[in-house]
Amino acid sequence: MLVTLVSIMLKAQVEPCGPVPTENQLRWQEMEMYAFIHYSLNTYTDQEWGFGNEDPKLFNPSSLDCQQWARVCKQAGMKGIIFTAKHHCGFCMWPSAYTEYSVKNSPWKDGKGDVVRELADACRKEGLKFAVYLSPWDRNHPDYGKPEYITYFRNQLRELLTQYGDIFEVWFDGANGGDGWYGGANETRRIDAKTYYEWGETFRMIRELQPKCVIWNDGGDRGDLRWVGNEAGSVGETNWSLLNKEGDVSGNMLRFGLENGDSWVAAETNTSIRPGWFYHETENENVKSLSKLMDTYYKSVGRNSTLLLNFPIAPNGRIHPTDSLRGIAFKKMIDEVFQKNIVKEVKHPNLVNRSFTLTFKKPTTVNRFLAEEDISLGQRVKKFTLEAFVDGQWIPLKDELVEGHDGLTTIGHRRIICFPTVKATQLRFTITDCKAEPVIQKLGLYLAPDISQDTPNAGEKHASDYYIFFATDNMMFVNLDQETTVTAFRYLPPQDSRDGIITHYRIAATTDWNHWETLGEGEFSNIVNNPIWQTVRCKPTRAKVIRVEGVRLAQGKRMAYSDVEVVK
Ligand code: FUL
Repeated sequence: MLVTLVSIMLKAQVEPCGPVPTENQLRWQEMEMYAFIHYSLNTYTDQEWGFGNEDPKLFNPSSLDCQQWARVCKQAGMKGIIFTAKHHCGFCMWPSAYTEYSVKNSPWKDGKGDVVRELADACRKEGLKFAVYLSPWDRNHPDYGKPEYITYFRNQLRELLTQYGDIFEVWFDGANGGDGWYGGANETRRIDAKTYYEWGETFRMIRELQPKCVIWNDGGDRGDLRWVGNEAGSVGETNWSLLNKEGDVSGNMLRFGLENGDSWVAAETNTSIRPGWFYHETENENVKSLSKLMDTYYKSVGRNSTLLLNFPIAPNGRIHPTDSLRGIAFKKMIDEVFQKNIVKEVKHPNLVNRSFTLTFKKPTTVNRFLAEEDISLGQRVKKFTLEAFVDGQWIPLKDELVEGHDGLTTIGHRRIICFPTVKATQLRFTITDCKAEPVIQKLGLYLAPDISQDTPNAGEKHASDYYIFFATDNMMFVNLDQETTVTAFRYLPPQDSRDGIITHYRIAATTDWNHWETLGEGEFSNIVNNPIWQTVRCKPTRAKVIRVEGVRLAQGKRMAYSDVEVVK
């Protein structure tokens, strides 16, 4: 009580430093982890992006159970759920009054169902917050690309913001324009993401209808929070919760924020518990391992970001048991480290010369350090050091998840440093550079169990040894040792650059270099943001050589690959 009183009095004397979060942003940041749920017609067509012409009749889950989703998410430590009310294919998971392309024309519950309603209710029952993903890009709508579509989009948003109770976040997604069905036009439509959506007006509507909601946005007007620039589950180790209100945002700004930005726009790290966002049976063996999920936690929540972790829904309408068990194990492990294995925690430490020493009675084994700033007064710390007193001397520690430097930069809402296990009698934390006098609200030391032996993502194959050669920049041949029957072709795009990533492909096979059988043709959707293995399944086909054409590339002139696999 006394401590709280003193800290409140001290706080009253401290001037905020630079931009500070709004109440909405603070409340949102404190959620720390919340779930994404991807579920739409894609679940039934085994796609990541629907084209917009998929039949609503495909939506007929046998045992859709939003209570199960909410229960699993809650047990996985998620504080809320953001649901794909409408993904790029345009299919609405609620019976919108403005389109026929929705659950109302599906056989599920004879067209009387509303997944958004069921989930909103289930969340409330479990004490979770609820939010919606409404894709601005709509590959079904005939007006997409024209001003009329913006009215349609806002009408839909109004339905979602007025009929389902409190919404904590609206998620708009950055994928915009391209080819689609568009009411049968079947063409490519380009839009200017900065101007087309007239975000200003839409934001005003959101603020009016849901004053406590935060806004995710990518192109155009600045939202309340930012994407981190990748879907792999990590933000920069240096992470400022600031950006400039105006101007373009580069990949580095998404990743690291902007030290001297003029607006508070904190980071949200979004990633899926599986390689894809939607459910694919072929990924059942690739659910992220516990060690991968912990790594993601340290690289998101532990780096001053929130974590938005996706659980895809399986065709039966439920979260797959592997995903739910892994999610629950993840939460257990976080609790084990940060609740059970507390070695020492200090609230509102009194720093002397910007330094604080945590002292133990006897040599103590530790490997995790945590620090939190009181971000309501702004983000202040630029750099710090950590030293452990071992056998009579101070040894410097570094963040083992960062390569190339010690990784001891910026704190913000929460910074967790993973360092190799040491047995020490003291640990010294010293702030070496800051924007203004630091206001640290918590320091902690913990011991995490070793889970490095945990099964890594099983099933992801790497390093193939086929003989591959290029005929042109956009055509390569994969020579199989022997003639064989092929059932699928898999492509892993380059991992470190967009150059040469195939977005549209054509794949054929031959046994005699003469007659070619098409194995597949189409789009590797979302491959740029999420450069995971892509699988093109085909009817069993005899092949000696496979021809891969990069019909369209994300960037650059010559198609490229990290790996390929021929599935027999
Ligand atoms: C991306 C989308 O294109 C994906 O399909 C997915 O919804 C992901 C969360 O955002 O940009």
